[in-house]
Amino acid sequence: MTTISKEKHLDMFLKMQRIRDVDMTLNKLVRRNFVQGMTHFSVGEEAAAVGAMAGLTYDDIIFSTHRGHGHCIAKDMDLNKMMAELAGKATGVSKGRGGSMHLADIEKGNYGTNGIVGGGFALATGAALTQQYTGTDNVVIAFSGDGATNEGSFHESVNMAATWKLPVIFFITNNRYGISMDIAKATNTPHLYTRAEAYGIPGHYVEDGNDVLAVYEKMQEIIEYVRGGNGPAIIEVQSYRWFGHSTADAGVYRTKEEVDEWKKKDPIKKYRTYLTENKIATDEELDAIVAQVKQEVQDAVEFAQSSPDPDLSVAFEDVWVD
Ligand SMILES: Cc1ncc(C[n+]2csc(CCOP(=O)(O)OP(=O)(O)O)c2C)c(N)n1
Ligand SMILES: [Mg+2]
Repeated sequence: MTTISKEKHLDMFLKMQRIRDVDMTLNKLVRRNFVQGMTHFSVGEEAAAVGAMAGLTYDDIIFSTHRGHGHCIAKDMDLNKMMAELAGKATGVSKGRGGSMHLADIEKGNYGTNGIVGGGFALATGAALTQQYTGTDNVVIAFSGDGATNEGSFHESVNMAATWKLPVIFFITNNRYGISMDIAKATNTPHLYTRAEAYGIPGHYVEDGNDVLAVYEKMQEIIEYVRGGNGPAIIEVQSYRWFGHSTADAGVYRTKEEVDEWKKKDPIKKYRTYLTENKIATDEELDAIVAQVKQEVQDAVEFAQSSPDPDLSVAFEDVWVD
């Protein structure tokens, strides 16, 4: 087991709490038309995002999904600029032109959330080819849900990455549903990581994707392998989204009992128990982090609300790089 410093533990706890607080806050603000356009929350999946990225540097690159607020926060996106983007303001990370599914921060290696399901696989494979071609030892992560792995782009990208031994990790957060479609009704294999075998690459599984340390440990192993020039890998982690697919979801495809069962497996509570029981942190220290995050999120909302709308003249900026 890797030794994790107290500082790192607290940072991981803070990021999980930040993801939770941002999406819980947005869930309330959506009803007040704060969010421009559609948005998807990842409450319940915090451990997957933070565990996946705790071992990366800013030179390592990620491609996120439509459910990407957590990925952005785990990759240290500035909270004010993120909130401003969600509100469609000029001070946003994408100058207010993108919203929830166009959050990017290239300097920190975040190549963006993406409204096209399966849209990130090929982009990540291309970015990994750049790393190989230019001789860096950076790794690239292509995040996806379970449903997205039935897109042709997944199979084409994994095949190419495997054949060319590209430094890309296909990270699947299996929350059991693609909108209302149960993965078991859409896929003839119980586990998605086993698809790795068909491409001759390693496939890994974390059964408790709500255990941030289990995800982090597994990713440490995978990152080392991929950074070492051995080619790509697939990892599937099991988790669950507490809220509906998006802000428009009646939730008729799953029972309240199922949702309640998963709420009992709260990744933040689990981590808090670990930290206090192992005397890594006290309840007071963790409460202080929760309070700090609450303040940060409130400040970010106020920053967004008091920011100006973008000028129409910026609509066609940054669409072409010569
Ligand atoms: C190419 C494409 N097809 C369909 C959609 C509509 N859509 C948005 S999210 C989604 C389900 C994705 O499921 P999954 O990959 O499991 O991710 P999750 O929402 O569970 O995080 C679909 C079908 C889309 N955005 N893009
Ligand atoms: Mg899913």
